[in-house]
Amino acid sequence: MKKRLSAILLALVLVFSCLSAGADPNGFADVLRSIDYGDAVTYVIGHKSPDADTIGTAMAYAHLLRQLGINAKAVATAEVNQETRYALDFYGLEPPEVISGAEGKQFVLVDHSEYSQALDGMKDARVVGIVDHHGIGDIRNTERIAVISLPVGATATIVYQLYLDCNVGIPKDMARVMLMSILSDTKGMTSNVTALDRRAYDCLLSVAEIDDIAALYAGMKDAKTSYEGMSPSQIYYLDYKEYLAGEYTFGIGDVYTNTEEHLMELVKMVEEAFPSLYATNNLDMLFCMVSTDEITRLIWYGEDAEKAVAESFPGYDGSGFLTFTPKASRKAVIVPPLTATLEKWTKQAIQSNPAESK
Ligand SMILES: [Mn+2]
Repeated sequence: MKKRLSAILLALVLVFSCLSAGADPNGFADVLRSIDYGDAVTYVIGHKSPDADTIGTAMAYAHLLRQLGINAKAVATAEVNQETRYALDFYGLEPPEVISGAEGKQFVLVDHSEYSQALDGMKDARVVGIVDHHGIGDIRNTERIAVISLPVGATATIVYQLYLDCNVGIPKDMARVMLMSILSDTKGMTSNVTALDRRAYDCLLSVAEIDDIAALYAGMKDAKTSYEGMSPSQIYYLDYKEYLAGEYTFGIGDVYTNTEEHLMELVKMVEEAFPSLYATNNLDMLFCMVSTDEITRLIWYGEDAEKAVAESFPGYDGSGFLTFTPKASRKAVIVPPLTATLEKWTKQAIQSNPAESK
């Protein structure tokens, strides 16, 4: 009985701390408002090949900025993927409008901070804010803007924190899209989860009024792994990111499935598609992660790709693939060592022959 009472009390405290809003005691909202947004619409946008975190974060952060009196609108670089579509349909929400050509427009970037992942034309756009949970990319800006980056499981966790810092109440729909984002990026709260993600998740869940969160996530996962009618190229680019490291460019697809048997089928399919993917892609190396909940298999294509893998992952045995157990995170496990290796190669090339590096 006592236990039950304290559970109810805890739930009440959670709901209260999620919904209470009003003044700006921390001054955080004032700082965000102090940026000169001009009269233009500020588009809040995530990365190319949009995933659930990118979409949910754009929606939730645009809503927060509007509550602060800023003329913000969530948009997307492309149509949402099946996982995101499933969750938005479940909630009865519309996905953000897709726009093209960033030139001359004004943006807050979420879930990315590099030109290679941004909407085309971003070098000729005005960026007035960044909220991200990856490494610092190459977006340049000499204006004083709000750049908020934390190594947490989902960008939505940071946006949740910003609602608290700005003392803006979280409506049910926005709690729901942020939950969608966190569930997706943390693979159902199993990967990259920090205490901050856990707190955001618990708090958002108390506001979101979702009867069966496990069923929602199961539906998202099924939608994500249903590749029916899709070409190998569509599957590869579904969750795909490009990187620049020193003078090298590379791309990584992140393909996910339920069973180890299907994993092997997908590995074979991507391996067969690699030559044509590579031919149409102006990059030095292509990588693909194929994962189940338990393991990740990393495969690659392009001259120097294997050499880069061997140098980046010392356990590599020359077999033509790498296996990670438990499953690997692209941003935490794969990208940092590869980037370090390719930056080192670039430096060595410049030192040994300054006149004609790659
Ligand atoms: Mn993310």
